[in-house]
Amino acid sequence: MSCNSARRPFTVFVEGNIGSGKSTFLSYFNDFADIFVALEPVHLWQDVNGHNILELMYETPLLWSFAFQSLVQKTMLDIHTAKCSQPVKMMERSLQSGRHVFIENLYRQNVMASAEYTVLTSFYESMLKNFDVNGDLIIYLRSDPEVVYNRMRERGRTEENQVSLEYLKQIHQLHEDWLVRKTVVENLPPVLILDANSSLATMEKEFKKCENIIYSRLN
Ligand code: TTP
Repeated sequence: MSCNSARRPFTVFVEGNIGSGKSTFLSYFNDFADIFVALEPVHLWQDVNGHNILELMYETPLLWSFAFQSLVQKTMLDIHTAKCSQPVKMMERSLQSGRHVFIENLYRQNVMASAEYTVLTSFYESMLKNFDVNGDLIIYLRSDPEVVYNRMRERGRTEENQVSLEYLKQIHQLHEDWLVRKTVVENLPPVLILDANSSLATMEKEFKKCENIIYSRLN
């Protein structure tokens, strides 16, 4: 990651369900000189000194969810705080979605114990207090769980073999609570909603609209 400016760049979080097309969407912005694109480091979760923590989490969630979500928080914090020379930073996900979607879901589904949830959420509160991890705009790739379920099966990431449609519905609902119903008590930047049910490859117009919004907010 390139490092320079002391001030936080205009920061955009790209959010949406598993398989909603966040990486494809971000790849459109890769070649813009003013934009630093930070893709989610899934590969780091698949190989921590030889340990595939993503796989362990899906195989034995009761045992490994806490370690996995701790790792996600750590890698997300690294991305939030990485300095960049460009005036815009676009991130695939954020500490906020880790907290309000995935950690919340694990706790509500009784996969994560109350004590583990308390440790992770207090760690999250500390990060919010001690670092500037805010976003200026959220782009929400909104999709139907059935659509992303089929996409996820097609892409065939082996760790996700056991992800059910039911699980994707839970993850969808928590995105909706956070970004559409706005039931989470926490500062939320403006949210731009894109319909991500159609293939993102055919959404050139929508991408252009986002590009214009980002540049207009910069001036
Ligand atoms: P996503 O962050 O949804 O990435 P993706 O590759 O599915 O995105 P897209 O197809 O839209 O480009 O999830 C990556 C994997 O990590 C997925 O199996 C869900 C899991 N995950 C968690 O379990 N907890 C978390 O906090 C995060 C961020 C991801």
